[in-house]
Amino acid sequence: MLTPTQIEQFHVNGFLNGGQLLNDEEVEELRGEVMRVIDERERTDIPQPVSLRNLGGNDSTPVWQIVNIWEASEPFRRLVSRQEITTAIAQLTGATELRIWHDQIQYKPPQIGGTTHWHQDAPLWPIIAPMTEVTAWVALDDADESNGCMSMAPGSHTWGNNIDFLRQVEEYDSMPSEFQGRAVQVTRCPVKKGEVHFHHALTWHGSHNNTSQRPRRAIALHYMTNETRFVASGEHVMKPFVEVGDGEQMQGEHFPQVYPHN
Ligand SMILES: O=C(O)CCC(=O)C(=O)O
Repeated sequence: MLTPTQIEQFHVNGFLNGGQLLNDEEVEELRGEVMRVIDERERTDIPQPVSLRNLGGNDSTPVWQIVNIWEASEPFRRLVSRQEITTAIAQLTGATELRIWHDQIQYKPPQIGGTTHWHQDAPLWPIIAPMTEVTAWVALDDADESNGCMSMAPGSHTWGNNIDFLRQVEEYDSMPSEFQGRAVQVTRCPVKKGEVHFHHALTWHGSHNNTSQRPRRAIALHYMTNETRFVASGEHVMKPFVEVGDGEQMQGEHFPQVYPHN
C-alpha cells in the first residue's frame, strides 16, 4: 500500500519510486525469462509474446522491446498480477477494477543499448479511451545514470497532450528549458533492481543510452481501468487481439482482470 504522502507526491510530480517489490531470487528468475524468451523467439511449439523487436531499428544501438511477455512466461504472468502493484495502481487512479492493457520489456544491452526518446504514453495508445493513467515500471537491473535509467519532467502530466512537441526534440539531451511559458526540468530517476517506479500516462519521459558494461532490463506494466473502451479508428500492436466492438468496454483473454484480486 502506498502512503498518503506517496500518493500526494505522485499527483504533484507525475511519478513516484514505490520502493522494493522483488527479492533477488525473483529478479534472477525474471532476468532468466527475458533471455529465454529472446533465445526461443523462433519456436512455434511454445507461447510467444505479441512482439519482439529492436525499437529504434538501428542495429548498432539496439533497444530490445518485448510486448506481452506475460503471455509467454509464467513468472511474468505472476508479476503483472502482483497485488502490491495493482493495489498501488488502484490507489493512484481511484479505479475499482483493473485489467492488463499490455506489458513492455525494454532491454538495453551493455555498451551499445540505445536511447528511448522523450514521449508520453497515452498519445501512443490511440485504441483506448479514456486514457489509462498509471504505468508501473519494474527494474530487473539497477538502472542508473550509466546504463540508461529513465528521466521524467516533473509536473508535465498536467500539461495535456504534447506528443508533437516531444517528437520535435531532436536529441535526447536537448530538452528545451521552457515549454509554453513553463519551466521544464529533467529529473533522472535511478531505480534499483526489484524496485517499482510509477509514472502517469502524460508525464514526459524517456531513457538515455547504456554506456556501461551492464545490461539494463526493465518491464513497464500498463493497466486499464474499468472505464476503458475500444477506439477502433486507432492503430496499436495490441489491436489484432481486441475482441470487442468499437466503443465497448475492453475485455477478453488478452486483457484479463487483475484487480480486485480473487
Ligand atoms: O524502459 C524504458 O526505458 C522506457 C519505458 C517507457 O517508456 C514506459 O514505461 O512508458
